[in-house]
Order: sequence, then structure tokens, then C-alpha cells
Amino acid sequence: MLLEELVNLKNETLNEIEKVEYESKKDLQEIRVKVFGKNGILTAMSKGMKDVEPQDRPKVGALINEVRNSIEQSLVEKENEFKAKELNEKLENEKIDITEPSKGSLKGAFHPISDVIDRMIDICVKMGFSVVEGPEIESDYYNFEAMNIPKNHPSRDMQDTFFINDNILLRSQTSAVQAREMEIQKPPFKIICPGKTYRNDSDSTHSPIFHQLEGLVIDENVSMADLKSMLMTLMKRLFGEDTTIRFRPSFFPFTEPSIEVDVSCPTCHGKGCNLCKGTGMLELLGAGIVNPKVLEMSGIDSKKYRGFAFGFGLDRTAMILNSIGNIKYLYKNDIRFLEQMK
Ligand code: FA5
Repeated sequence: MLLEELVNLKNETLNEIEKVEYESKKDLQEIRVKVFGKNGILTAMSKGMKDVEPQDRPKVGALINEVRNSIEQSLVEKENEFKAKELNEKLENEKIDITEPSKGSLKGAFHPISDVIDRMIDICVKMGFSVVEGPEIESDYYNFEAMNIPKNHPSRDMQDTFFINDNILLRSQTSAVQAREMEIQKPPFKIICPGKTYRNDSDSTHSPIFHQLEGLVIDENVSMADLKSMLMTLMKRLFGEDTTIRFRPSFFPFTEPSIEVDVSCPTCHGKGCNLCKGTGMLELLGAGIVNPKVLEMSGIDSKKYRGFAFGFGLDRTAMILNSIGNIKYLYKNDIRFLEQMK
């Protein structure tokens, strides 16, 4: 009787497994529980072994094992079949079309000031200048005194300086590197020094932190004509051949004679606007022939050597190159502005 039940269970269950469709694959688990679960049919039959006559037990036991193995095998085969089907479906749906055009990657850009520094260095190095650096936290001596601006001299008022104590300050001009270099370099030499400078200034063309690029040439027979021609070449390479450049006489205690150089305004292109205060031009740099007193203070023989020097405002240069109407945009870190600089 039990033997017959076992054979029936096997045939019916295998039949049931055979009929399960992929869409109703959960039924396989139900069959598994129905046959092998805690209260499953085969589990109950195995428990009933104790009531079987001892001489029949080996036969019944062997059949129980055979039924268990074939149902288990059939379940596993069906489950594997469904798993393979599921994987194929997934691969089909997630297929990558390698011929689809790419969306492109996001490109960054240099900040306009870094870009100007790179361009200036490139032009100047081709003219034979070497690049040096100097400290932003500077002594009163190198920033002012060695530049022929003694303590309490009225010309200090031209640069509203951040003092840390009586002798230490945030450099107000890259001219501070001039004396440092004259002390260590042997003439003749040509150097440029780009870097940050600090003054208590703030309006559309002035920022408390700004950037300058200092240039210094020390040689025999250096003249104003050399300075002017060098600056014309540099500015035309930077802004283009048809740029309007204006040289004006000026005053700096460390150069004699001194000049200031203006370029046409990026906003009104020379017509006059708020940015250029109606003049049509923007002041970009100061320059001149190095005052012999400055040479002597730094140990250079002023009878043998002369020099010229210049100090560019790099923020204004970036404003002119990119038609930026207010210096503050350079420091706001606004991604909408920077995106336009690519
Ligand atoms: C000087 O700083 C001199 N050291 C330049 C110099 C060097 C003259 C060598 C002679 C020989 P000035 O204060 O004019 O000069 O500044 C030079 C340039 O820096 C200005 O023309 C302007 O373009 C820029 N500049 C000055 N102050 C600011 C500021 N607060 N914000 C942005 N740019 C500034």
C-alpha cells in the first residue's frame, strides 16, 4: 500500500513540476514545501517508517530515497532552466549599444587669472625672462624701503597697505621681489615674478586681493626705448596687433622716469563708460627706468648698470581679455560665470 502511494506521489509530483510555466515559477517552491516541508507528504511518509514491518523496511526505505532524489532532481532542473531564462532576459534588456553617440565628458577650464599668468609667462619666457617667486608676507624693507620709499614718506599713501606689525605686511606690490633678486642675481639678468598682492581697495576695478606680474631687466645701456618696445611687443602678443595702447608720464619712487600704460576699455571699447570712469581706457601697469638709488641700495653698481622695471595688473588684464565688467566676478567663484570662460 505504502509502496503504491510512494510511486503515485513520485509520478504526480514529476507531472506537476513538468507543467509549471516560467511565468508561475513560484509554484516550484510550493511543490517543494508540499512534498519536503515540515508537514510535507514525503516527510510524513518517512516518519511512518516506524509502522512498517521490519522485513519491508529496506524496500520502503530505498523507494522513499528514490522518490526524494527524483523529485529533488526534477525541481533543480526546472529551477535551473528558469534561472537561465531569467539571465537571458536580463542580458537582452540591458544590452549596451556601443554604436550610440557618446554624451561627451564635462570639460574644465583654467580660471581667467591662471590663464593670463600662463600666457604672460609663455610670452616673457620666449623673450628671455626667467620666472621667480617672492613671499606674500613681506618685510617693510623689501616692500617699501629698498624701493626708495622710506618710513613716513607720503608716497606710501598711494598703496593702502595691510600691516601685520610695524615691520611685517602683506605685500602691496610684486616690486618687493626687485630688491630680493638684485641682492642674489649677478647682472645682466631678466626676471618676471607673477603673484598675489594686497591693498585696502574695493570697487569695480580694484580688489583687496589682486595679482601683479613684475618684470625687471638689469643690463648695461638699458633705455626707455627698450622698455617701450618690449612692452609694445608683449601687449600686442597678448591683446592682438590692433590694440590701442597709451603711455602716460607718471611717478614711482623706484623708477625715474616713470610711466603708466593704459589699454582700451573692454566694456565701451574707448567710448567712455562707468568702468573706465568715462576715459575709454583702463590703467594696466606702471613701469620705468630703475632709480639708481634702488640699484645702489641692493649692491648693484649704478655707474655700470641700468635697468627697467614694470608691474602689470593681472586682474585687469584678465578683465580686458575676457570683457569682464567688474573685478568682483573673478573672486565670486560663481560656476555660471566660470562656465563662460571655457
Ligand atoms: C605698482 O604697484 C608698481 N609697483 C608698478 C611698477 C612696477 C611701477 C615696476 C614701476 C616699475 P600701481 O599701484 O599703479 O603700481 O599698480 C600697478 C597695476 O596693478 C595697476 O595699473 C593696476 O592694473 C593694478 N592694481 C593696482 N591696485 C589694484 C587693485 N586693488 N585691484 C586690482 N588691480 C590693481
